[in-house]
Amino acid sequence: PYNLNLPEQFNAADYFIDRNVREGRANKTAVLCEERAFTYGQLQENVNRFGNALKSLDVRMEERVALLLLDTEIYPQAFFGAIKIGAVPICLNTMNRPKDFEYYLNDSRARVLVVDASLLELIEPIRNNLLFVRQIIVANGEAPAGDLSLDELTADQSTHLEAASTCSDDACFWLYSSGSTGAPKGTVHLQHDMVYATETYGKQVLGIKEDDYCFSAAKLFFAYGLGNGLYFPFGVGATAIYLPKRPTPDQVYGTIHRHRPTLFFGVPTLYGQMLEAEGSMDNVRLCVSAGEALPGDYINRWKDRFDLDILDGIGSTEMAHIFISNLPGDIHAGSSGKVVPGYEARIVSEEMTDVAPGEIGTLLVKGDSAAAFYWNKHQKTRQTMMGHWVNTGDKYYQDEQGYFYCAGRSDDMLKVGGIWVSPNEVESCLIKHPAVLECAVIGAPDENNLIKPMAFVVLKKPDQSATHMEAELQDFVKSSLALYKYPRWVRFLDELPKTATGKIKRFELRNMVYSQAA
Ligand code: 3UK
Repeated sequence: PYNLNLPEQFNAADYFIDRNVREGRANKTAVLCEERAFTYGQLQENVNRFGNALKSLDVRMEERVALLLLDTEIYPQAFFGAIKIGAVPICLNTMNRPKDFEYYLNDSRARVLVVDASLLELIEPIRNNLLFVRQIIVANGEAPAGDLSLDELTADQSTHLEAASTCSDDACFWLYSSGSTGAPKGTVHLQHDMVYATETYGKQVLGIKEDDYCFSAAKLFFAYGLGNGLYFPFGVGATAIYLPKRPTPDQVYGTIHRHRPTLFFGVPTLYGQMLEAEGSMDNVRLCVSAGEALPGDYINRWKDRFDLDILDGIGSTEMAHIFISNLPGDIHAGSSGKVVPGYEARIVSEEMTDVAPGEIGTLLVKGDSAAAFYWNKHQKTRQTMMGHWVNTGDKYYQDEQGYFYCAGRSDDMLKVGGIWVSPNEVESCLIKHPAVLECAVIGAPDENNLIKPMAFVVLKKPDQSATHMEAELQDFVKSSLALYKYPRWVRFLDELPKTATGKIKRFELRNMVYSQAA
């Protein structure tokens, strides 16, 4: 076990922002975003302005403040501004659809929503359905009548603000995590969690130091990006580099060339795309991959091309960040690596006993960055947070040397480009199409062996043209769910394989795909 020795009264904004100024880094660059640069001194002033602005709107301790923001300097300002007054920021995935936001905002009862002007169109269709949001603050652009502009709101606020007297076990921030069934779960992290992840993975695995420049292509609204681009760099007084745009290989290589990061964070899909594109890694000393397993082939090709390692590691929203990882100088391609110092892991059978090396079981993990609970989801909390141990829902095995290997999920959830997709949700969408009688969605490997959703569909009228229907069904899903969820392939069957009790035999569908691939 790892003792942080934090004082009982502890505020994460004081630790990650004010401490940098106290320790003499007021003039050091905290954030680089496009052509703009902000020092820790400026960041602190902006955090304080934002915290005071929330107070002027009567936001109080423990109340939620939802953030629907691109990766810009506004992100740390709003995130730590809320935390500093004891309010609780919620980082929302900007790729979701209006009805997803209606759920997040009503479930969390956020009082204030801070939204980038370019994302306001995601909120307009559901604005009248919001039960608890009392004020919308618009960043990086003009606010419609009734909303407030962040610039105008913060302009006159004081640059001084004392941190609220939160304690180290107070709620600090939330992230929404989706499961195979049921609504997404508000995952409640505590004030000390970011410190724990920084002290363990950040310092011991990445060896992050004050002179590092961190660039995360994975966005700040993911637990992964939040550590990479926000609390790891601020935890050691380093510099964060933000890219507000979509992380295409060109944008990513361009940002690397312009701002010269030393640490780079991506997901497997992006590494695959970057390997196909031109560009260089300039000043990068170490690359990290997470979100889904990294194909070993990418590690070797990356090493050949850039003479750089990619560290694959598994993390989760519930654990805040990575808890099993490869280490610099000790990389096992195809493995998730070993337990990060400060965490413990077990692989257990259905009877909850430890399995022998080589045997597959469920991965449990323990460590003090674990979320406290899921908001208003008591049963799901109990299933996942088992005392000290958190059930990842992942199937893993360990070899004789202690390296961990992933072997699928215990539910049907898919990781697509590092982001959760519930086959259930895609099926529920497809079934609404008038031509669809029945359907099943599974994960299938693409040409790079990365998983993407594949749909099996039984049509009401089987004679409909398959090529036309494939495109139509794909467009149908794209029009109602977040884009990354659509089935990349649609296969038409006369009937779905079912058990005697009428359950779809997903493993048979999987076998069909894998035997064809082989
Ligand atoms: C899967 C991996 C194999 C695994 C995350 C780094 O992905 C993150 O959080 P999520 O809550 O998903 C967690 C689940 O994703 N997974 C993640 N990384 C790997 N599987 N190899 C990997 N390297 O199923 C896990 O349970 O979206 C990643 C840091 C913080 C994070 N939240």
